[in-house]
Amino acid sequence: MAKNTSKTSPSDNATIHDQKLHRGAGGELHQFAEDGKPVLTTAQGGPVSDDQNTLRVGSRGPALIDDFHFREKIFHFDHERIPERVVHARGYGAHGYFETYASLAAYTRADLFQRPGEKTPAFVRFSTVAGSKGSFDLARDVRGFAVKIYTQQGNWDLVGNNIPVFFIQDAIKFPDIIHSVKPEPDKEFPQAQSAHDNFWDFITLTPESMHMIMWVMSDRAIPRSFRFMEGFGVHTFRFVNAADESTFVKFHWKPKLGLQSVAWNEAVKINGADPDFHRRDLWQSIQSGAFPEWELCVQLFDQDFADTFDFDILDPTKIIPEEILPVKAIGRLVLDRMPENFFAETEQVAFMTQNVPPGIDFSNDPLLQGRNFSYLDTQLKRLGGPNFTHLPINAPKCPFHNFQQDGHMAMRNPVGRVNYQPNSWNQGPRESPVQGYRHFPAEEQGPKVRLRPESFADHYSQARQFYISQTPPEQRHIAAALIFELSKVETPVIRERMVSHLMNIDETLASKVGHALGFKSMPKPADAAMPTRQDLEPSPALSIIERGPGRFEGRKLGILVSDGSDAAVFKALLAEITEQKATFEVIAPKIGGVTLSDGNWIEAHQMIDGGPSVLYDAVALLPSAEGTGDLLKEATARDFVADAFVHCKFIGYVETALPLMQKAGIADSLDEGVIALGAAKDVSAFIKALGKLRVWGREPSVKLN
Ligand code: HDD
Repeated sequence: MAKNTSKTSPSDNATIHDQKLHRGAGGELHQFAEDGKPVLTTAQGGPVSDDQNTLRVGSRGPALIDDFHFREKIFHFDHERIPERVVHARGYGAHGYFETYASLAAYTRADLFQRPGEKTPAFVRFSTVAGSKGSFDLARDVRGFAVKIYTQQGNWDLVGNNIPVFFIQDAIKFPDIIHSVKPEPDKEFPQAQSAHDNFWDFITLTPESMHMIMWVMSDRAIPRSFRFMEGFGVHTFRFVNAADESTFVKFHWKPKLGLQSVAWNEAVKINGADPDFHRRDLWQSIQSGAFPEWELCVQLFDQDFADTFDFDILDPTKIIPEEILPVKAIGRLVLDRMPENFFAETEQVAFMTQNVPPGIDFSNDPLLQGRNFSYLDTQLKRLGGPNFTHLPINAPKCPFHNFQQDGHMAMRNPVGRVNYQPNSWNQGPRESPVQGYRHFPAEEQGPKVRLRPESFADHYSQARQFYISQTPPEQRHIAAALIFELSKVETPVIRERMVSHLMNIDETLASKVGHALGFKSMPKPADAAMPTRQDLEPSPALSIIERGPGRFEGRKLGILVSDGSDAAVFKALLAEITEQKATFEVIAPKIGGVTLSDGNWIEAHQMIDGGPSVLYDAVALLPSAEGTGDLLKEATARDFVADAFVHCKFIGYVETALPLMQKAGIADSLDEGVIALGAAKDVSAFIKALGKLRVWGREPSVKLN
């Protein structure tokens, strides 16, 4: 027999005689290798002697089919993947809790809303819609905001987005909109992009999508962080109280840290610098104890309000402006724990719109009704059988009893003889008309038809309202996004068709886009089922910039240093940043860190190539004179400064950094957002200014868009 030459083979240094065999309290055999670690076993529990070499005839001979360990290991590996979600494939989740502010018993009998201060466990998964599981985080896309609350009356899944409206009014069009945005089927590209012909072809042939398109072309579609975005239940739902009275409700999640997005030019660069930008951000903030938080707010209304409202409350392409119907905060969601295993929790979590506890009910929104079919069906495909509710992440956290049994991977089966009811043995659970779910007894009648209601026919008025509610920078970003996207559309008639829709939304916007696309003349406005209303008031609540946080909390400062950087300024910055509950990263020529002017050594989080300024909300340039000399030779250092300026960020600097600013071409155009950090009081002024987040006034001069 040839000697085993594998260096790591345990058979060289350990023999079965070295293992300690113990019996546990239950009589089970615990096996420990000589170093005290548990013995590696097969999935059947059999101890493994060699995990480095397959079983073969002689050292150079053929492999043997006897090698059950090898076959089991490879078989399992071959089956590690499950189908990715057909939409929202790329996502990231976290655990937390929902805390109720006050009793809502007058509106709903849902148990989680009865007792002030009560906390209910929750799991949230954020996602992009179009891209595959391995795509990048900063696609221009809608973000999923799916919340599972494990209530004492079963799981409530509020499967929402960061945009309060949707592309289509009827679920029957969902496969079409999704096919159109996904990679084109013959070429399988572009990945995670809406900038291609098929998407814009479908959109321009579907005018009901125009309101959503304005949102998707706005900064909402490139959020800075999951922590800084709103969430929406989108549809009108019902609250139903103990007396079976119904109130319509729309759900909003409002981030405690305010709203913030990035610039498109920045998004493109972030995707290269850190494709995991959003998930890393969530991970880092939760791991560091800065728990993200949202308030759950509701708009409550009755049928009388619905009858007087300008639009149909069943139409998911419409909002009810907060200025018309204010939101009321009813609780808060705090995310305080990351999953221990991504696959087991974030990948296998199964959200379903039809998961509602007693006291929450559906409206007749045709999109919601269709979703209630789709989500259960998709989980069966994705998770491989009807027992996906046995997975810990999907199982309710309240008592549950039923007679469901068997099926693939059943972890729970009824014990005893009785697996049906009624039965003569008086065993097992029974339904409860008092505690059980009672559907709201809405009276319905009418002929069976396939018909879109007249009240869904206005496709442009709220699109216009959204546009006119934006600040000038935000309007510029919408125009720039449309121009960028349509410039990637190869078929001229599709570009033209989109501009003809824009004519119905805002003529100035339409002509800006048409001009940038090189149109010789403007197309006629698209035929509209209903004329655009010009009388809808702007809704400031729809602007991100209007609702900025006014503080730097939760944001990140990038501090560029070199050997000899001014220690006093560095320390003052750190103290103020920490005081603001913000974070920082040190960027240096080498990851090994630098020695400051006072002789103290500090570690770098990033070397200059790995820490471009797009990863930070603001930057401070602290290189010493000598350090600046070295950085002048680095293209990445020049980009660090130039990009921060172009992306309208606040820049703090010490005098020795001026040559670098010169090289980056910004030294002659300093504005109020570029702040000298000569003394500690300047540092305070700089940190205070950061609360504005961006210097949007700079934007036209740097031609960001
Ligand atoms: Fe959907 C996933 C949100 C319309 C069918 N959807 C999914 C997720 C979110 C949404 C956040 C990811 C859940 C997770 O993290 O696992 N979807 C929405 C919103 C919609 C919407 C806010 C409109 C208001 N969806 C919609 C329609 C249909 C679907 C009209 C089908 C008729 N959605 C699905 C799905 C998915 C899904 C195929 C894919 C993976 C999954 O369900 O679990 O069933």
